[in-house]
Amino acid sequence: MDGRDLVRSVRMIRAVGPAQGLRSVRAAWRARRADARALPRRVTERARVPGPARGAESRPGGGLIHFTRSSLRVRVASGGAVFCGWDGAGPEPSYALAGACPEVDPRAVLEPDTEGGWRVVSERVLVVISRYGAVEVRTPGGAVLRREQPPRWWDRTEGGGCTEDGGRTEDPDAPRAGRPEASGASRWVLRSEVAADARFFGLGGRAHGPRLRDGEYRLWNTDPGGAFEPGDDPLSLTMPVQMVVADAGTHLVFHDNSWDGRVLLREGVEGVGSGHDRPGSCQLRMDGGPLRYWVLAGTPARVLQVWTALTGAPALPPRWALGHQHARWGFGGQDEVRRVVSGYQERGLPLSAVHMDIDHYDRHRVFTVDRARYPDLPGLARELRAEGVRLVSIVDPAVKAEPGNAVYEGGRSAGAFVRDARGREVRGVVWAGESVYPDFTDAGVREWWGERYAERLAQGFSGFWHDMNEPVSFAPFGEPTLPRSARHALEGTGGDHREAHNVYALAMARAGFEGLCELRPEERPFLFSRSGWAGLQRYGGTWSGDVATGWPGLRASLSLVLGLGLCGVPYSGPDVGGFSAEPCPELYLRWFQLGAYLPLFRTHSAFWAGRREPWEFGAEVLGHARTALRERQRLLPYFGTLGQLARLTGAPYVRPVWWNTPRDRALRDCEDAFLLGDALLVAPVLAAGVTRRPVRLPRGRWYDTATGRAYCGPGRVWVDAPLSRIPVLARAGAVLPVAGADGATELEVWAPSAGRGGGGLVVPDAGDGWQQPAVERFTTRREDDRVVVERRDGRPVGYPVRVRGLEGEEGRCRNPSE
Ligand code: NBV
Repeated sequence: MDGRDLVRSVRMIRAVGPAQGLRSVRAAWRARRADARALPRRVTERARVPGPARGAESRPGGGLIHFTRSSLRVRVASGGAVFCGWDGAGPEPSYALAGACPEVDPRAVLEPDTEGGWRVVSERVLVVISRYGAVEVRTPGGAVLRREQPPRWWDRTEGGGCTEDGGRTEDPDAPRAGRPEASGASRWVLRSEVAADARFFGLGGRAHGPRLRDGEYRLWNTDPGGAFEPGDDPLSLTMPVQMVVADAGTHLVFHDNSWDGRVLLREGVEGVGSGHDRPGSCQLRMDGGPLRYWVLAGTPARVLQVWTALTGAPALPPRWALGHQHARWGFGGQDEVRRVVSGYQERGLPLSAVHMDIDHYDRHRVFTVDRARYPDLPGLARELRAEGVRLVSIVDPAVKAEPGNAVYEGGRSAGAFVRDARGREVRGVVWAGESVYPDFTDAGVREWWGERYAERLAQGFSGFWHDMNEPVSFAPFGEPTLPRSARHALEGTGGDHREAHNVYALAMARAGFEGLCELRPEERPFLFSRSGWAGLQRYGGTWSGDVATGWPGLRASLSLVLGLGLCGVPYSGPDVGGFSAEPCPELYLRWFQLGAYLPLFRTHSAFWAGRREPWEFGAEVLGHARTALRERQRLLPYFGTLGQLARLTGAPYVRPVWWNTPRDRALRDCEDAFLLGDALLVAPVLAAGVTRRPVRLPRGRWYDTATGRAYCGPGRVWVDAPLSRIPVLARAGAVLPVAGADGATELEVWAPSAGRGGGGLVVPDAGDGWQQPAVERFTTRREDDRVVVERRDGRPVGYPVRVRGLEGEEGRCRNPSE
């Protein structure tokens, strides 16, 4: 047991109590025994590298290169995404891809290269393959984005041969290509180099990002056990998706493999030693699964657009899910829910949803209600809905294994639960006690599970919050999840938890999403999930999980949202105030102010960590929280537009400040601010006692939205950040839709600089159904003292326009000295 295990066990026993604690000891032993019995113990492994090339054949979109001990398939898809698959691995089947694999780009061709290698030439990328299997991805102009060394496998064999250290390779003539089961059994390593100036981002939700510094990042979705902060890794939502940003260009690389793995990153250094650069490096070590990956190159916006085309457009949250939401673990009952909602209303605090945690279940059993404390949940839901407040329900995947529990009995007859290698139900322990786990990697089980949401809809819930789906089984030692030997359907191919673990929550999200589409076809489902994998955005969003209360936790929340956005999951947010302890009023307020500019804006905490209603922190905090809430309310049409744009283009709501200017190195290193869409730059306060902060600006003119004062980028300026607000700057020329005093949409236009134009997009709210959005484009320009706003299609503007930024400074940039 290491230190982290110990802390986790103590926290777990504190939260679940001694009886559950004892059960979990038993479950952990069972898991250990099952794995020892079913998984290969000490296997003999033979090291293998591709060896020299023997020839190549052209294939649509690229070609197949044969090496002595492996093969490499290179295939460029229309849109420019490059697929590389070793050992016969193809792009499908894949949990990440949305539907069919994209068509090939027929113009991409394989050609012989100098020194006995090959190249695949396409419009957006050039792939150069060496005679020994090194692969370079270059821009069409020839700049190297990524250089992969030949991979190395350790194949499992039936005894004999040499071990890893012996380094002897197997029979060179044994055919490898086209044998997926061979790659499934082998560990492998892939080392790559990137430019010395490159920065890494992504890998799912990481607490110590958004820039991923030197270190090891694990690819294994893990419940951090009640609290995490920077330094804790991995967390609930990992994915093998990296965005790499360098002067030479931006690229995204996705290793399509759901097995456990580790990514070792090392940033490069420019001009080391004799003046030479040391390149950055990335080493990927996987415990098994196919060696296949995609590389997407272009601007950040272009890369995410292609990524979205590959893995699916983000689900669009209904409009109400963009407002403020309040969650609580430990509402005493329906009267307390009512009281909290009234508390918001009486104080003039906008609220759009209340989230109910596991305590509203009957003894923690999923898809049930504690009737003593919630005698009329549908009635409460109706009443609140009439007041504009929705109810959201937590949904845990584990089902209490108990005769008489209808969900358990129904699932059993449907053969829904994960079994071990001997065919027995795998039992873990969570809140409800000994529990079983639906196998969401089985289409039939997904359908069965999706039907369960009928009960939730009948209770009046409008949205769903998937929790504990890494999946979690409490464990005082070992891993807090299912045994690795547990069997899964894996869409009919069959396999074990080593392969299914990381996609478990993704498949659960699919089950919920598809079930809801069937049950309530007229409304878009709203769900968000703690765990997930590449492609989660198709079904919903996510949230931080149990971020530790404290200033480091506040920083981690921003890092998670930014990192996830760059992996294609745009809708997320933290537990405002932190999950694990009681925040001081200042920390709560700063968290609240940040949350007001993130897609999921939700207050939440553990039942032992105090309350999160804004009036619990004194009159001053309440006043400032009200300002933040009202501003969020005012920005709702802008958030709605950003949600639609995320769906249409893959661009996240929350973007790093380098989004439009990735070559600006100072911006690449800026981690304490973000762009909200194209129009706003938000600079939260992330430390105690700060009332003024430096802000790194992208090029162009920016207005402090509170004072109207103009600043010019690129560069660093100091901006006031009094307790009453965090700095928010608007780009000169921007057009953003906001709610006017009467609630109707109007356009807020920030004066363009003289001689420069500007503009913006507006996607009007078309309800919570499936209507196709209409995108309206606006341009702005300056004519003397006037700002002219026009619609691109020549139609009348159609909204009241309010121009800002003309008052006071009259266009003069004032960058006060630091
Ligand atoms: O359901 C209880 C909590 C929930 O409030 C939280 O948001 C989740 O991240 N849940 C975790 C389980 C227990 C954590 C200690």
